[in-house]
Amino acid sequence: MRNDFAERTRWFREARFGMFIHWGLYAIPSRGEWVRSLEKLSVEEYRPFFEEFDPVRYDPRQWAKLAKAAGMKYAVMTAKHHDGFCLFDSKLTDYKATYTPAGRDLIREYVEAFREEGLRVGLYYSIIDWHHDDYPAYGDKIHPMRDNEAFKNKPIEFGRYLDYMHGQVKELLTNYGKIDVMWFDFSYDDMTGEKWRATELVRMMRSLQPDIVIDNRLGGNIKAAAPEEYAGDFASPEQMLPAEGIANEAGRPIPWEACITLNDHWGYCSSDRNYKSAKTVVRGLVECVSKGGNLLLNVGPDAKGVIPHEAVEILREVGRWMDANADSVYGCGAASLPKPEWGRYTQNGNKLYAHLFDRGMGPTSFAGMNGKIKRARLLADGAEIKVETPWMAYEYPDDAFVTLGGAELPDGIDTVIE
Ligand code: JFZ
Repeated sequence: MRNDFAERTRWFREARFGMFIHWGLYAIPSRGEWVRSLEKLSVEEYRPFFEEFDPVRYDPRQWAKLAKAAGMKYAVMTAKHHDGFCLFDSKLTDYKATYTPAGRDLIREYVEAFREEGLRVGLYYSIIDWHHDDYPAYGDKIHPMRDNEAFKNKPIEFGRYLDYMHGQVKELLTNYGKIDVMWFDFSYDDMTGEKWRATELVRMMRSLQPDIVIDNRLGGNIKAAAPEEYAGDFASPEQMLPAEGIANEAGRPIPWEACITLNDHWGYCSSDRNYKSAKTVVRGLVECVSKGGNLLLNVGPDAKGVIPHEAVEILREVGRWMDANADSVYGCGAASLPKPEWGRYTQNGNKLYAHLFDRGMGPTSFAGMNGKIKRARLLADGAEIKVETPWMAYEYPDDAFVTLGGAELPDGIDTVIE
């Protein structure tokens, strides 16, 4: 049966920051992971990428070290994306890395490397499949076969696809040791919930991996007071941060994880150099934590198996901030205070973290906090920060005032006062 939800998801709610990895054959055309569908490539047009796939520089230990240096606590990698290509050595298909020039199970190496670095390991598995013979040609956007009459009119046996999909999930949760996160993608229209035999699937998963944390994209309503068994453990806002924390219909906060790309694509896209700055990433992460959520930040390694150097540099810079300030992220959540003008609050027990994005004019004000701040320290170096009473303070008896003095905004990303 289902282990206690709060216990099972604790590490996930405390970790706050993870690495999403979108990698597959689509790294070769390098126009994003939807290329097969968006450009309506036929089986023949997509086949060369399978025949060529030879990531000679794939070294997941380097990826894992980078994730760790960035302050990430877990990762989620595409075992299979919508194109149906499997990076793992599935017994149920030949459409896998083993039969490309790579010649081996690339998921096994990922799992082992990330675990070795002490990171939790997650797998992304697309329930949509553009390769399987028994997956319905459905909708222009979702399935690229639609315009191919041969496929469109071909009778399918969807049950065979479901057996395949359930079988692959079973392989993934049997052959790779403990898997911490399963990230399904995605239900749409009437292809949702029991269409995937979702209850049966989730029961099988929990029998194999009782503590696994599962996303909410099998369908169902995660916000319901009594959600379906398959409704998932966390909400997964994509390419956006919710305006406020996410709660269920009973008003109880639910775990969530925003998945966000570093540039504008998930899979490698050679022409997309529109990367977010380290400052944007840190402030985004802090925003997630301040609303009780996680950030799953995506990288798209190239066809050789290399994470683009821009992404590496950004993650290293994020890591330098995290080295000094991670206490204001791990194990933290929303503060029971309104968002301040100058930045954001995160909180861990009786420790409040003030994330200063903006120096402002004069001392930093903490609305409603007069008398409630026992002591204040710069998180980065532990230096004392004085809680002072400016002469005008008598006009604002509810508020506390803090002067950073010489310690002001040392790196301009986010100065944290504990
Ligand atoms: C999905 C994938 O299609 C995408 O390739 C990537 O893996 C991302 C993390 O997840 O993106 C979606 C999912 C659902 C919708 C749009 C994009 N949707 O329902 O509109």
